[in-house]
Amino acid sequence: MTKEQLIAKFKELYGADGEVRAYFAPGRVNLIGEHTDYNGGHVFPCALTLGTYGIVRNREDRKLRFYSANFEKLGVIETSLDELVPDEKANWTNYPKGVMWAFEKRGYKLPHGLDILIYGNIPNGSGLSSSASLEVLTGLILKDTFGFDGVSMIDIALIGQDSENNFNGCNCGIMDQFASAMGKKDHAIFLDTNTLNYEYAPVVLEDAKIVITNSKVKHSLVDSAYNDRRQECETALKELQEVMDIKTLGDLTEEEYEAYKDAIKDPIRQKRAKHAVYENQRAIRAVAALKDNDVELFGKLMNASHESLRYDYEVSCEEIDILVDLAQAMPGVLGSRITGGGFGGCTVSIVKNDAVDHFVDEIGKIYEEKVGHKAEFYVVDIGDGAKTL
Ligand code: GAF
Repeated sequence: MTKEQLIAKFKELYGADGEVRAYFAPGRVNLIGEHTDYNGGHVFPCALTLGTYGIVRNREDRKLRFYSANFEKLGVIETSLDELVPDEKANWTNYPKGVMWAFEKRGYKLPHGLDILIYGNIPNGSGLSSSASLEVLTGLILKDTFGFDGVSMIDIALIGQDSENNFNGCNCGIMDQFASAMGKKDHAIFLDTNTLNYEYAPVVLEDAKIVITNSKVKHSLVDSAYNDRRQECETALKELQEVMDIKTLGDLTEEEYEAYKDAIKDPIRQKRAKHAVYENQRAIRAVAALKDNDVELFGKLMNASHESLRYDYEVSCEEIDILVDLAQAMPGVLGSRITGGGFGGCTVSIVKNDAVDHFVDEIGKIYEEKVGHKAEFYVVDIGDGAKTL
């Protein structure tokens, strides 16, 4: 839907009078550095041109009215600024409400209510950060509407993460909200999640494209297994801290991990920590390779990342492994891996320009034969972070 169509829909729902404003916040794809953001490691995501749109108008009272053009059947969901508590019945509106709650928690009083229409074009359940984009969108709406000039885009990312962790119950790291808030066209963000220092790295692949393949599966253990992995890493870190002075798993080199790993008493926890340490080092090496224009090495590191996520971190699944195995075996594919939280969702691959059509046709065909439903493919355009339209 275009901005004009969304505004027309907004006026049809809420009436034609009064000034409306339009906003956008993107989803993200992570190129490498997976499950490192809550382990003090590095990540390398970029913002997509897909994302979540918001049309907003001020109200004079404290009411909040929400409508999603993606969930038309739910109609207008009404609540108020005095009811910022999680509520299962409130459905998707718990995301914007969580961000409002997190602003108020920081002392930013929201003086009046809003009418909001939301529309997102990130495929549902794809793991391309539709919820983070909704959180960042809400943060930008509040900053702009209420003139919170002291709130930076990084603050908005942190507020989004706080709302996800403490209002919506998913113990995620900072990567998704950071990418949505801070994305830059044609660049990926090399972010040290320990310090929040970051740099933009140009992603201009002359003879290749980044292709996302959506498996169209989302296994139900996503949230619980995510929180379990995080817990396993925290326990492994405590065990290592008994024998060495580190703050996060991201502080360790591979050699240091190998020298001290026996402090971790459980073999499963050892594998989890190994992934966190090795994946962080892989992300650092991959960014250096990209800076040297060595896309082949970048691709090999992506393949190694998948192997580690599959066998050591165990966050892949059969459907994703089919996609990755097919991609990695195909001529013209430089690298392929699962991206995002895992247990379904998407893969990300680097594919030579002249191999993209074959990639889509061939993998599409074999995947459907093996799994029984179609995959979807998106050739990535790297876009900017959240903005006013
Ligand atoms: C999800 C989380 F939200 C991120 O914080 C990150 O941990 C990612 O999974 C795995 O890298 O998207």
